[in-house]
Amino acid sequence: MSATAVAFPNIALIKYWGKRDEALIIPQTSSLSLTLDVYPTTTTVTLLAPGAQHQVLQDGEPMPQQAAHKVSRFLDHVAGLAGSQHPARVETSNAGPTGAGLASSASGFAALAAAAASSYGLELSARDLSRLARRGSGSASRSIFGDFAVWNAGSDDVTSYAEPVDDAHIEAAMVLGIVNAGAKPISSRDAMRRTVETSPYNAPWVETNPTELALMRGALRRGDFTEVGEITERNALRMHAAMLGAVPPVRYLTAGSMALLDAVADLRQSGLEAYATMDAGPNVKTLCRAAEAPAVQAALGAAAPDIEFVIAGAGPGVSVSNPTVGDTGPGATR
Ligand code: 2P0
Repeated sequence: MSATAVAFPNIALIKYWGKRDEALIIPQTSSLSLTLDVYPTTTTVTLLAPGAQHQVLQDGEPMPQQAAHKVSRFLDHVAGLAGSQHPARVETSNAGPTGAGLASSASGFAALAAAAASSYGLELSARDLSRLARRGSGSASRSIFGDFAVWNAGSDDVTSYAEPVDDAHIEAAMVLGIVNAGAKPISSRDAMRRTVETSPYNAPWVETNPTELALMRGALRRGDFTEVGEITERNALRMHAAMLGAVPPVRYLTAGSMALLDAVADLRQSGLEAYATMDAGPNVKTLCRAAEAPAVQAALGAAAPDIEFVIAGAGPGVSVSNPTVGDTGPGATR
């Protein structure tokens, strides 16, 4: 009746930006990510007596109303799947910043999906857990899995799920540059809807993505770090180009982000291979070889002394500990 799950954020190398179906969270295009080993979300779900309301706590305090509403709707969905009348109490905490474009909703809904499924007694395959997490937040479908994961866009609730990329041959890390840890000015959900509805660059973004994903998968298979990096950086820039074309424009990147893009280009010039990617926020994540992450961190720190840089390696999939059923973690679905 109670279960605790831990899930890690993921950063997409091929981005998800835009939905085909808003209610089911079916994306326009497939995406591919690296799950990190920093900033986990820990979530406990405990069933309550029928008749009560869901309770949603973050760090021991009631979660802000809009976010709590999203969590309650998700719990209703899980309770419906289980045929249960029980409401639930959710207690969650993020080790990293929330809503800052550092994938807190990916780790958040991955942990919530796993903890809720377990406490409501649903026995789901990793694929079905990914589908469930997707209903909370699209990117959460990928945080069910460790290392590299691909979210197949699919065309409906059954065919849209993430799965591990089990033929990748690179040891990658991300150096996270925390330009601003504050919450973003516009949610990614609203921003991607605006992009789909108003940006003339949405169609080319959608058209070119399958080829980019195929190139990325080939480069990962061959262990071609240079090509992985080049595709990663241009895919992020193309996503931001699509949103810059929206009306009104969506601009998450700031002068601080641009300065880091310059610094990353300088690193490459000096022979240290590093590539930037940016999500729904100003923070710049620098992809590099795992063995070179300390050197990249030092070089970026020298170029931008006011910014904090955190090294993240490849992390595990979601894990659940459930006092009534027994442990399945850590990284059981890796
Ligand atoms: C990604 N992002 O692929 C992209 C790149 C941000 C930029 O997935 O509406 O929180 O809950 O499905 O998953 C952020 O969007 O959006 C995201 P919803 P989500 O990681």
